[in-house]
Amino acid sequence: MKGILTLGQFIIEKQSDFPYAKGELSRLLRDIGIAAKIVNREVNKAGLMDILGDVGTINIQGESQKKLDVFANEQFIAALKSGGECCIVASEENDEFVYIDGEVSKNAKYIVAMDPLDGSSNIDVNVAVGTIFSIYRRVSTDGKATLEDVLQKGTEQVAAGYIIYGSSTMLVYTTGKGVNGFTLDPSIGEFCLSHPKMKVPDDGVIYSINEGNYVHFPEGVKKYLKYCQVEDEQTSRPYTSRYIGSMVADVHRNMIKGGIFIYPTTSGAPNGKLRLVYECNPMAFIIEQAGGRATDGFNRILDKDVTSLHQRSAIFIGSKNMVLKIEELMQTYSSKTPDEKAEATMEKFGIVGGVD
Ligand code: AHM
Ligand code: MG
Repeated sequence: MKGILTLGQFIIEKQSDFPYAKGELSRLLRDIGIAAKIVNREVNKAGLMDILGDVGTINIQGESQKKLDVFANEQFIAALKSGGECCIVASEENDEFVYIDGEVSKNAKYIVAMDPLDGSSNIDVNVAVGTIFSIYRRVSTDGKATLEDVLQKGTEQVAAGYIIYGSSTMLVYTTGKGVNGFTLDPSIGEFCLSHPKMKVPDDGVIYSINEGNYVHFPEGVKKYLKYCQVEDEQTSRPYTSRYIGSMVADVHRNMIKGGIFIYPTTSGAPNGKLRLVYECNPMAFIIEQAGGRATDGFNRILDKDVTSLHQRSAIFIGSKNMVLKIEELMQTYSSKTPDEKAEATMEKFGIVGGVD
């Protein structure tokens, strides 16, 4: 076993980063790691078992739920309940947040927000899916925790992470002191440190967006896509387009190779599709901790006010310089500036010709 550092060992080692902590956060992370292994086992068996198919219920977003979404949701809630370190779980799969009542959790000071199985429409076709989680410290001081405890800005996260159920299963997390990735070794059933101190490259050549929605994109996004497709040796353009349709998988690839993941507002979804609490804030925290950048085109994701549990947001996330570029175009083309200013910006970015 020489040279292997398991997630459990790593969490204990890192506890000294928080000298006043009593180990609750460490135990919470451990509980999430345990649930992730159980969900991983079921995701791996998905093709073999009669577990696929709609469960028949529609979640608050109006989308049908797959059985594995429900299973993952239950597993994470059960693990957090038995661990006793959090008092509320807010899940993308539940209309309301869930109180974790019980003797063990009555003094718990953490809130967990999560998307238990993101990208679940990909399960049927054996493509990577993920879990996203976010941890906050409770702000209310007495009585039961409240909605206010859940609706905290992304900057208040004490930890966030994701699990990618891919060709390997990985758990990647941050507690605000960098990002570390662990790969599940199925032979010993442990997440082992495989990607220490993850850093997203400042520049990249991969852009990731559902381009089928092009006609519905804001002008700034259309201009950026044209920018990506222009030939320019110095900046290695045209860039490469990659879109898995699982945010965790798309962002994870960009974390390693560099790149940008874009889910903008569209004319049909004026607030964007992805959820601020369950998807955008945790991924933004992780990417920033890895040296990247995450905005909605105008504001840093982590600074956005959170007003409702299932709030949506546009997101531009990944390599710092790629995100800065699209922000500049968004800001230019959203501010209703005259065409001359738009043309000047096109010229500045070396884009020839306009966008229809
Ligand atoms: P989900 O939480 O219902 O699975 O939806 C989120 C997923 C993301 O993982 C992915 O990036 C996006 O939806 C794909 O959406 P689209 O099919 O519109 O491109
Ligand atoms: Mg999701």
